Amino acid sequence: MRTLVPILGDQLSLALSSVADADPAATILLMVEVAEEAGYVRHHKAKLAYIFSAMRHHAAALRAAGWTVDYVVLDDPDNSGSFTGEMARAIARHDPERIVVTEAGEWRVAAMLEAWETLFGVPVEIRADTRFLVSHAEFAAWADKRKQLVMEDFYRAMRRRTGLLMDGDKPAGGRWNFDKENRQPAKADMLMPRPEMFAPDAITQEVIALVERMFPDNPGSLAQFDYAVTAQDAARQADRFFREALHDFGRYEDAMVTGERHLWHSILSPYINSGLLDPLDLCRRAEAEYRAGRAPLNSVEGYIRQIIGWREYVRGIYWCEGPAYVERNFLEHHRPLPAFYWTGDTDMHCLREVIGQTLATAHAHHIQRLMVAGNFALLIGADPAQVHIWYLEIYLDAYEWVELPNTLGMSQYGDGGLLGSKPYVSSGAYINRMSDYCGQCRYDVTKRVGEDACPFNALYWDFLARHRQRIGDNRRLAMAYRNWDRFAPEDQAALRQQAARFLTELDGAPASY
Ligand code: FAD
Ligand code: DLZ
Ligand code: SF4
Repeated sequence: MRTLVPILGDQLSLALSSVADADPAATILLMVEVAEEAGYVRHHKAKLAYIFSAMRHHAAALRAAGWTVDYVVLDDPDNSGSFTGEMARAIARHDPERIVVTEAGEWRVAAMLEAWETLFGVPVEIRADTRFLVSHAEFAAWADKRKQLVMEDFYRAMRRRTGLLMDGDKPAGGRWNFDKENRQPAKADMLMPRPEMFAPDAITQEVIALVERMFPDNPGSLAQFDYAVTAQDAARQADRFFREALHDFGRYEDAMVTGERHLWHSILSPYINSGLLDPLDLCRRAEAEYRAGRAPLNSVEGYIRQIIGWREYVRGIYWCEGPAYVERNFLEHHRPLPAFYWTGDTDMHCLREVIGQTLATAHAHHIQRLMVAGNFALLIGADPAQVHIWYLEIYLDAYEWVELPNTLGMSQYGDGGLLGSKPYVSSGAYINRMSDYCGQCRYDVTKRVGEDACPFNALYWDFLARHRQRIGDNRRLAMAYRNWDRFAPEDQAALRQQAARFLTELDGAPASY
């Protein structure tokens, strides 16, 4: 049967459910670069270049494997600019008897696919995305039975289901979670693993020129673009991670060092999310390193937990909560995100580092995203929907299904604790403990008030004080509130005035780029 199979930009896997059992002789694969996807937010330039280059390389790989690929480039003068418009043109070109597509990764695009059958009068089969361990229905069934959706419970179920790090029905090493061993700071003079860097080939250079021409005002820079854009190169990056970094991944998972964006992290999320690497395969490789005695359990367990635990869990929450999740604003935060999120131009060294690195490379690791950029946004009371758009725009690995629950839920507490058991806020002390940032800052991390006091300190106490009614009975904040209550009333007043002065100054600065 003549079949048209659209492949979306984050579905770049040869084993995709819509392609795996298709007949190459009777199937046209359709890939389209469209203005609608490129423009629904102002994506970082590197994110656009990555997606278009990876799509073009994937089309070449599919052709080499014997598939017929119909590929529409962004600057094709006949390009209609939308998935639906390009489907209409492709149907006219190929007259398919049916359309088969793997489900989309977000509500917005899922709604488009759902509409096609009626719109085009051609049968449309939407298949589950088998790159994930858990289907939407399975996650909903798991969630239905529970009062609280605890990630750790979900993760243990995933360990049992996959058999990863299991010795019979017991967790390897006798414990499910080794996170307590994973909180060491690192130092700038340590010997660190160095990731592969991939010089842009002719296709990537062409795409970089296209992005510079068509999106000159989008945030971010392309000067340092060194990402893999093929499955082969992504696999080389994974090899490097398992060989050189996994061993200490756990120990330094939360560490931050000025000028170091990789540390012992894998930097594989863009490739996993767009289909170049298979997440379960990576977990199996990590386990093999442990079983062979080449990597310790705290690192391997930590790595596997991020993928079969957090990654699957946030996806489950995204689809369970529905399209209205994005509107949740439990703390009623409405402050615009400061302009320096798009420039890195701030005296706060931690934020300058994280935002500067993000603008240069479209990447930051988890603690940089959560405890620096996210922490500050939460402390100042930034509008969670705006914070969400920033993360969606600015990170190479950002697709709504994974970015939104991490940002609005975990980082901004917008869902009131559905995803995180407490707001992830800290004073400067946490940043000082986990990084070398404070030593290079114009502010003094030990001071709470005064012109040179670290802004995170007063903002932290002010956050707790002003939200006491909403979060004061959270058991995980009990110690923090006890400490707040120990301050003398005049010290409390001084802290709140310090925070108010800082916020007034911030409000006087331009609000967006
Ligand atoms: P590693 O530290 O090497 O971790 C291993 C893998 O685990 C990652 O490659 C990733 O696939 C997975 N992983 C780790 N943590 C998470 C998590 N919380 N949720 C989902 N997967 C996880 N991750 C994205 O892939 N896309 C996003 O848009 C995204 N937005 C985020 C926004 C905020 C506010 C926060 C706090 C985190 C966000 N994360 C996101 C999670 C995490 O920061 C990135 O997955 C990680 O930094 C990617 O770098 P890495 O591949 O070196 O990860
Ligand atoms: C993110 C993105 C961008 C910027 N451009 C395209 C594109 O031109 N064509 C395409 O097929 N996909 C693109 N993508 C990825 C899609 O937005 C992604 O597949 C949907 O969000 C569904 O998850
Ligand atoms: Fe950030 Fe405060 Fe440390 Fe400066 S002193 S780097 S503002 S935490």
